[in-house]
Amino acid sequence: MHPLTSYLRRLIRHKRSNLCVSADITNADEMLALARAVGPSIVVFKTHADILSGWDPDPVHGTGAKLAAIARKYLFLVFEDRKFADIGFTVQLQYAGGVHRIVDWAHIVNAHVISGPDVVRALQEAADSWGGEEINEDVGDAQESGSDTWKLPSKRGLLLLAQMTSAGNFLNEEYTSNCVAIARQYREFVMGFIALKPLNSQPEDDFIVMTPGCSLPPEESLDDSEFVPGSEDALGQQYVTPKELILRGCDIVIVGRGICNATDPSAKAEQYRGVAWQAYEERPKL
Ligand code: 5FU
Repeated sequence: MHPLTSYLRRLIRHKRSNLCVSADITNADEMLALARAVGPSIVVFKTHADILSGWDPDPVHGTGAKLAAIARKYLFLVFEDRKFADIGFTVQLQYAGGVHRIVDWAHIVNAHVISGPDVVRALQEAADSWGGEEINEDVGDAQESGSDTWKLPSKRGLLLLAQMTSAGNFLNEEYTSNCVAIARQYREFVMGFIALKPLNSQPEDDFIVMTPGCSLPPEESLDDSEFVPGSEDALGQQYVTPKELILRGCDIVIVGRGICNATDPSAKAEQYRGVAWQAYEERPKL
């Protein structure tokens, strides 16, 4: 099993959480504040670094290093939802270079395999050549829970986009099963999928599934910021409830606007955590 997968499965049990908050906000300092606010309730924090203004690229004191420190303090993994999709040569540069130097601070990234399996090999090469240590000095958030028990594996992980939540997407069944075949070829690097259901079908498969597109039913939702399950937003994003996703067998539910736009994101994250965890406890164990 990928070391980050076993780490994540332990975290899920320890924090009683199947929740990933997606930081769909547009300012770097607000993103860090959100990470601190929801940190106790989540196991994964998902970012879109390219939507953030005010990104500080300093490798030691900048935004990425601060986020990694917050992740260590509250015990969660950082997932940059970069959706790499180019030729191998280019994705290596996008992963390790540029302003964001994603490999330095994101434990997990994701990729489309539309350009073929070499995108995975290229990202794996870039991850393997990364130094393996996060730069974590003096960035403000102490290593409160940093006992050896929770020492982070120094490996990076990848999720393949096997299915999507947007209406009319082209990721059909054949494409999804090709993703699974590629994931099996690169088990040491691929942790699992963005998908709508679990995709494990061979005894040795232990792929994680993370699923976006969920919102609380109106009777449980206390905010106007949420979309009604069964409906779409104005741009084709489709929603179901977190309970339904967990009962389908998904490992982690991803929530963006439902939490980011709530009047109290930390209380809202806790509400989502509770609902998803309850469904997880109800679901028959494999
Ligand atoms: F791969 C995917 C996908 O199929 N659907 C998604 O919604 C990724 N996402 C991301 O999850 C999307 O880019 C947002 O960052 C987030 C969902 O946000 P929402 O506000 O909960 O709809």
